[in-house]
Amino acid sequence: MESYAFVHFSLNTYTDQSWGYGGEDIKLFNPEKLDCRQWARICKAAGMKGIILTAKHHSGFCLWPSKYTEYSVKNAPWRNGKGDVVREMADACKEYGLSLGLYLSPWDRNYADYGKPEYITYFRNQLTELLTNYGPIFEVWFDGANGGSGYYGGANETRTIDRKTYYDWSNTYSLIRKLQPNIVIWNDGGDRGDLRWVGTEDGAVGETNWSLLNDKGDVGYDMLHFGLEDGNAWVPAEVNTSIRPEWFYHPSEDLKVKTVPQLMDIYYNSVGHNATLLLNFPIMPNGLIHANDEKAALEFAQAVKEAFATNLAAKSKASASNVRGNAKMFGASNAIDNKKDTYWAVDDGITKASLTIDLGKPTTFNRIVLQEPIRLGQRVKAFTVEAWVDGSWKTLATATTIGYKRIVRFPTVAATQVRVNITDSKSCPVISEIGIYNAPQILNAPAIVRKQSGEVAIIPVDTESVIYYTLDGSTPTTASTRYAGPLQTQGKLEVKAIAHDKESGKSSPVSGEKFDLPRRDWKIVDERDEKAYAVLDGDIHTAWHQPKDKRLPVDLTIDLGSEQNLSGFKYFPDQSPWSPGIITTYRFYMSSDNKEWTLVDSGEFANIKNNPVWQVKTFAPRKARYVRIQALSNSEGNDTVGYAELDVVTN
Ligand code: FUL
Ligand code: CA
Repeated sequence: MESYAFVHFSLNTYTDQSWGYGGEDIKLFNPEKLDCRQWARICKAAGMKGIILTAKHHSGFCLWPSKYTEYSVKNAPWRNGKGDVVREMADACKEYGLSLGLYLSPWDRNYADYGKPEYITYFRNQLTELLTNYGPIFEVWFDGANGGSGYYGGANETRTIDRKTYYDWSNTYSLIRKLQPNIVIWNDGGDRGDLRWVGTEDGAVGETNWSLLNDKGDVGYDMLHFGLEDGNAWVPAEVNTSIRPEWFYHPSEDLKVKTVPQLMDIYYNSVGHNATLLLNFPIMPNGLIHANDEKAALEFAQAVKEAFATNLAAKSKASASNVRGNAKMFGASNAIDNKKDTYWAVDDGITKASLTIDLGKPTTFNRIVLQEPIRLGQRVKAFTVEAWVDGSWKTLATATTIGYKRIVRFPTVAATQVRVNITDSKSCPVISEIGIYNAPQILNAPAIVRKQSGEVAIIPVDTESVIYYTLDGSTPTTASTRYAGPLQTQGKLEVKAIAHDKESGKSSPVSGEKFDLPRRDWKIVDERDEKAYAVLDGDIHTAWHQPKDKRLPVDLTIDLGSEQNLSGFKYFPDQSPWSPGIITTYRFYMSSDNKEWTLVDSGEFANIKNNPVWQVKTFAPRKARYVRIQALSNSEGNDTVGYAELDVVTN
């Protein structure tokens, strides 16, 4: 299917949360403009083949009128309790020729019996409703997240379960296969499913990507990300990521929708790395996809189309170092005939072979697409791509696995011949298609950062482009102010910028940053380590960790220099893969004299481990000069606490 959509929508859409706690008021659910046909239209136009809807997320709120709970749309004001989002989604998918998939969270923070065997019966009853009443379902998605705490029918406590045994997956799988024989099961929590998570939510699977895992045994991060060369089960990778930083809709992310160049990178790192792409759209409280997300998705689809519009190998001639049994049916030309089920094959015992494509005339290109006929398994372990330039073979790329589809990018080159050398293979290699393309260059949006001093720098992603910017919220064009170096800024500020390439006349997408209070006079209190100022330096790539001897809970106190009216705070966790010290639960205090402190907010940074993006917490406005964040727990269950950035929010 290559690419399909995720849709995240629930009661927590109305409370600006990433994870609902389970006790949120059903009365909030009233998407007055809900239109699943809009979602389907956008996904279809974006070239996607299906949609997976969060029928029930961790909060336990059901988007369909389940017989087995009161915590569902049937008690919401929306359509006077007669609505059924799953039904409307199923109908819209049918109308637009899309397949329907469903996300049903095993963790349920609303259900009173969660943690007891009774819940498993409830869970299966819900699955049965979903897999019986809405036609064919192509995929079911069982999220592995289990944060423990929840409302649980009013108990408001922490309940931990054993992920391996509690859900009794094997019997649930039998039920699923009986109800939907063609379904694929995604499961990150328990028994191995039919396809696998890639170990991250940031939109990339390993460059080496085997569609194999072992049937039994533990699956580590490496295995998820790269697959297992000698695995005994076919478990292809699915790259799930959101078109915005977070999965659910948050107004603070309206300017953070991924840009076309970012989405193209995701495409190359998923579809181009032998995986499927599951791209998420958050739904707004009114029931629609935001215009910014729609625009990005459609432009992304257009960019993919343009990149692969003309296969330059289509009219070429192909020859190979070896052809199986010298037979025509396995010849090199099968790799350039645009048919996935014909292929070039070599003799048994041969694991190194090359195929040369003669383009007939000097041709400019920068992409090569390779495919293995995966009905015969995944075989290629390593290959190189060469081009005949100025009388000799020049190496363009060295790569590893291919699988269903592998796209290799390299700088634009002009050549008459291209050679693919398979340098290692698990068995005699078989290649069904090779395509050569010249993708248009796409300019990346510049990065915008504000240092603690108030200095704003706009950083282009490449060196040749020129930058234009605005400070009044308007969209920058080549008629806007040209950036000539860092700007000294003072108060609240919105900066928008584009990069522009004179030669092609093309501009990058717009990047935008909203900065709140100036931080020049801020001081970190009671901390002698100067490096702590990495927390305030405006650079998300620099981080600071609390001294190793500190035990949780630990505090970080900031003096804002003068009294301010605050309505929230923001935390950006350290992004390093080792011991990042990501805070998962916190308390936030404010004080006017650094002596008497008031607890203003406390809670969790939901899903922060898998998706370490900006965490924004808001509360009723209140005045103070000092703020304190207290880390109560971290994602690794130890005492490491790190921060890449801390900031405040004012109204
Ligand atoms: C995660 C969840 O916790 C997120 O909220 C989201 O649903 C994502 C797809 O999976 O593990
Ligand atoms: Ca073919």
